[in-house]
Amino acid sequence: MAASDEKVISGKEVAQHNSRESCWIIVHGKVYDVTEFLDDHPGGSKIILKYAGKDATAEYDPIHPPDAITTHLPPEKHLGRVDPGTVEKVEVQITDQEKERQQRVANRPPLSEILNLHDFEYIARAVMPEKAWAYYSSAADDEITNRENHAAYHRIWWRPRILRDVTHVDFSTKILGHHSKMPLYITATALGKLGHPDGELNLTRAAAKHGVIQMIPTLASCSFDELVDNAKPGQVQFLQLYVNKDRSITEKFVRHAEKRGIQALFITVDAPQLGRREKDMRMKFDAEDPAEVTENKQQDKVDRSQGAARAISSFIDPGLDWKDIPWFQGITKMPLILKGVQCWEDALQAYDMGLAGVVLSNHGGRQLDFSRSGIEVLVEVVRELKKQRGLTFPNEKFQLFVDGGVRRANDVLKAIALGATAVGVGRPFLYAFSSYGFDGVDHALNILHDEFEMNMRLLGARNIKEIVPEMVDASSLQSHIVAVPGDRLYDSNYESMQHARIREV
Ligand code: 173
Repeated sequence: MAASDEKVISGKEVAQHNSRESCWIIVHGKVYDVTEFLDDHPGGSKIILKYAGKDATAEYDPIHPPDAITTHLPPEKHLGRVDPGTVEKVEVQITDQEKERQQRVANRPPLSEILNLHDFEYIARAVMPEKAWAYYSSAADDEITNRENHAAYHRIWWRPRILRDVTHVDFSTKILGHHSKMPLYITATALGKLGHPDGELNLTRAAAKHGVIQMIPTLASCSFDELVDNAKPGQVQFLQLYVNKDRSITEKFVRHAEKRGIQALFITVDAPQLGRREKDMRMKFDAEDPAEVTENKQQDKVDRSQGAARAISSFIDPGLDWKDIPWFQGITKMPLILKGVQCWEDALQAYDMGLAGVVLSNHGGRQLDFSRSGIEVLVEVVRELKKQRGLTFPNEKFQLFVDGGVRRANDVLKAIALGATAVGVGRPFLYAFSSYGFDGVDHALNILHDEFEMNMRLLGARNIKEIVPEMVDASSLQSHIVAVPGDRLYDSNYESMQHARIREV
């Protein structure tokens, strides 16, 4: 229906449909009858009922792709356009806690005081809405893998070379044949608008400015086309894919992505079910009246007590299997990479099936706790693929990627030395735009750029090819030692380094 033919409905009329018996909501100026959909809403009925008869756009936006409502509701439930002047504003009660948060936002340190990626995380924790922070930062079970991802880099030490002319250092590389100014890419992370109104667009723009590649997530808050439309001419983008139980939806999406110029497809294989992210789950209980939670549980078909991520992930197919790989090869010419490989046996199988590479990843520690870090898995994959198929790495035909726990260019270079083509960085960029928008991501990439330059010089490497396995001592990487008791007296004398500071209120 053309916009001008659409029925115009007054806000007053919408407001009358404010109950479980008749529930209309407004999203982006359109009126929808969601009465029959209430119990099927993956996020539960209660959140919709909170906005019954009202404008739900602000709540809807961060956690739904823009077309979610139009694709899920049958056309007869699209009632028309709301007459904008007549909509009653939803009263937002600002709590004291929220006022304090807003004050902290106002008191953020200038970017010039943000010296490393840890600083962004520190500021994000202080300035993000609690729920958004819980969703981004949470990881599976006891978050052991989440912390191990970073700690694993501490078990690798450098063997730098000296007296090489390092006046000029070049850390650009090729990722799946595409130029990248640094040996890293912005990996896929869901729900960008929880952190900033521009969501993943912040990443698209910063990637363009810095000549690095963005992997677009299936569950972006911005629509796929918006992220492609906003890329600069010639800007390379990859796509991360969650495979739908309804393969025709996946097929359509993949074909569309290829037509739009996406250069590689990263199929996520480590999430047949989402991990328990208890920080995210606990938010729900903290935020709501326990009595209502119980009542809600009985009414909903979907148990929303599982947190934001699980609520929206029910479409992902746990039946995905090696048998499906030829099907993917039949529907697209894009290079296919498996994201979430965790042992050499699966990497070898991916190679044997003609895939273009694998991401050695445990999903930022958000899936199986006690999964090993990607950097640790890298060592065994390189060893076995050499032994069993005679491959050497980095390898143009079959590329290895690693993600998880990276906070410094120093970490990235360790993975490069051990045979990775490039490394994925996720949360640090989310924290960068959640605290400073585009400028944050821009600054984060500048920091990494400076760190690469310095580390390359100090390593005696003039280009990425000169970052070789002989430059690292990774002999302890695979030993999962339990830490010895700390030297408390010595430690207590040591003054901790400080983060950039929130200004006093
Ligand atoms: O890690 C995640 O949170 C994630 O990948 C996801 C999956 C499904 C829905 C939302 C997020």
